Amino acid sequence: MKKTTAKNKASRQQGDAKAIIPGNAKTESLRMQKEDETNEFMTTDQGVKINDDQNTLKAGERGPSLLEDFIVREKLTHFDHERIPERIVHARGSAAHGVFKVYKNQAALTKAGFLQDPSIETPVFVRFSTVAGSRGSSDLARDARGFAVKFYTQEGNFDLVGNNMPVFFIQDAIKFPDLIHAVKPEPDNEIPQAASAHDTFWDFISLMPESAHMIMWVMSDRALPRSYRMMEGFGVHTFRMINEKEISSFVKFHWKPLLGVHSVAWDEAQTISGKDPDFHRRDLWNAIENGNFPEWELGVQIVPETDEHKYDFDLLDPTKLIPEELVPVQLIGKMTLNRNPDNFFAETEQVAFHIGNIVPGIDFTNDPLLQGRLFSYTDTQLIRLGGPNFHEIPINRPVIGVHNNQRDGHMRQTINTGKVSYSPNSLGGGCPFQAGKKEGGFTSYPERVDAYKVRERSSSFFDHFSQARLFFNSQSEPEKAHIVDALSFELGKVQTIAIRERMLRILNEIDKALAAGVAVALRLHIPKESSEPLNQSMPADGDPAKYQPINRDSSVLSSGALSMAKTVKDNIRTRQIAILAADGVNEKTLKAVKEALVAAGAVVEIIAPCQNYIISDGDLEIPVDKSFLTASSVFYDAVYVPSGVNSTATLAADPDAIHFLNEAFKHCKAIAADADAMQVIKETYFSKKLPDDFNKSTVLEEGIIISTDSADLTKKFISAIAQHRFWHRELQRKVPA
Ligand code: HDE
Repeated sequence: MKKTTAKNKASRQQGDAKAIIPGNAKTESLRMQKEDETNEFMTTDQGVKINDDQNTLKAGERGPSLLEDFIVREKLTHFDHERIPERIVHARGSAAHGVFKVYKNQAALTKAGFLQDPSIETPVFVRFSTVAGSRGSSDLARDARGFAVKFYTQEGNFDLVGNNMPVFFIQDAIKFPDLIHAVKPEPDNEIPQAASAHDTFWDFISLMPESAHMIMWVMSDRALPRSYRMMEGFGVHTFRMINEKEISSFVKFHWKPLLGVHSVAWDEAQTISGKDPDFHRRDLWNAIENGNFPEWELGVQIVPETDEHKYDFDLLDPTKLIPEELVPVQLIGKMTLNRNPDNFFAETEQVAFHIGNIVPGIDFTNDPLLQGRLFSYTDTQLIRLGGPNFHEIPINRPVIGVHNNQRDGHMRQTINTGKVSYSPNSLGGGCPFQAGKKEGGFTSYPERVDAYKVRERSSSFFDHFSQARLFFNSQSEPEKAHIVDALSFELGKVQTIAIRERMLRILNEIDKALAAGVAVALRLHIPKESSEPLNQSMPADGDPAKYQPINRDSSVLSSGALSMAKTVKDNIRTRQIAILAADGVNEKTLKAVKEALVAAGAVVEIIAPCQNYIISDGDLEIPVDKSFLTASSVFYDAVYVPSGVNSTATLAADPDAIHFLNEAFKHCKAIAADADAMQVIKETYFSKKLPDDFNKSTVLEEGIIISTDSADLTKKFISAIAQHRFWHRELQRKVPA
């Protein structure tokens, strides 16, 4: 964990001078030494010590301010220029440092150096993000999440700029500005923020069935992650890996979280957006500060060159995944995030990812979405970070030297010495030299391309529904119900009936029951016939017959990996548990349950009617983490109510405590109570909805545990919390909360 000595802390607070990029090594080290000696005093940007940072220089105590006051001028000027443009997409994000280690040598697959030696730790910087919202929007928007990893390898930086969903909305980069214009707030009134539930988004989608598969993912609970630490990551496109013998394989990248893939309920997400819009950011930060380092395994699906055309989908089509039943994921390494950034702006904000940052042993394919991204990422940094030297910003610098003849430009930091900035040269001794293959010089995979120059899309790209259906078929019943609800919500927010109807047509192509469910909620009929073509994303002279989607079944009809129901559910590490208590709580059971939960890796907080502390039945002061005012059930994964006559009487009479429990029930969370705390449970709405035989010894399949014995309660509670959510509960019982 991070050292927080007083000196470190002071230098972090004052801005660490060592972050400056060295120019001339000698002068730089002198300068930094000087800075270290003086960094306890406030100075101007010119290094002049400041005596008064409280008052502007004036002509007389009550007189006008003087222009000559370089201290106030500098301070205000700098402040006036503190903002840079936010990212056009993925503006809201959070990041962390960490390390990556390969499990075993991958020489057969790739020559990439960082995938050879299991003893080598490669530093990484990872930024998670939402896509549509602005920098200040909520973490809990229904959206795809960015999952961008910068590997600082010994052969240069490799960026794996992926998402938490394995496919994308569009097949060709030329449609990206349209997609983003459609999903962003509408341009006349800038409404709504960080939401796809509006006319322009669904207008675009309803005319473009190639989005059908991705729509299933963003309408599923994958779009509402429980935390960044519980999301999968995907490279989306098919990449290439090349070994020393120049044998290339197609590869799909996966990140599998060790804590499993979990989500929150949509109602929960909306409440969190109001109560703590920084929910994911705070979670990531706290987990790392507490030493609960998030971990993912890197997986690859490998397809030999010879199998390029073996499947019923095109490997170059980014709206398709490779079902794990066809090509299993091989886990080849592990990434651990173990250090929070020191400065949000310097690191999280200024990091510049680029899908084009690759190293020898990795290469691109002709996926037309990937190819367009190769242009966009540098282009966007030129405006966002202010010029061509953004690679010199500390967070973007490779850990190995940069040697080339690029020079000058806005904000150049490096002081290149000598006369020679061209190649070939003799005056500089020929430096820097190009690196041969043996010296690790990058060479592109010599793929043979023999074709006409055309603006066309391959006919292998027109199957838009088979994998959308595969995804839907692979979901559990509650997950399917959530997709129907999400579509009903989103289309319910759409004002234009024709758009809703067009979407019903598309949903009907995917799955009849899905479309019927949404049609009921919208009180609309699924249009039987229409003169409008299903796909209206066509060139002016395009052949309509060619551009209409092909509707066929995938060769794999259902895939276990696509449902979150089967994710890791064998532990409660880092789960957040609320204990509701008041004065008079039984300190024995409270202590026993709390200690057992903490020992199992959970994070436990005591919530009480007041802040600071409560007094137990044995007159002990028990610290309180939050009150009912500052806490909310939506911040926790489970709730426990310990016994204690006065405590349970207080809670039973406290509407906030009862609301807490009702809401936790509504969001399908595990709930436990000592049998002697039944008085509180009986006040809840859901106790009326439980079976008649609900009594002190009942342990419901639905994750409600009442017990007289705290050891028994803890054991059952822990296994219930590990289930994460009891989604089936909401199919049977809805409660107002
Ligand atoms: Fe991006 N994308 N993207 N994207 N993308 C950006 O680059 C773009 C796409 C992704 O945390 C931008 O530095 C185009 C797919 C992530 O800093 C921009 C196309 C996937 C991040 C850009 C795509 C992504 C970005 C905005 C279609 C998943 C955030 C700021 C051809 C595989 C990285 C920036 C971070 C960011 C362009 C499609 C992931 C404008 C043109 C597909 C995770 O350059």
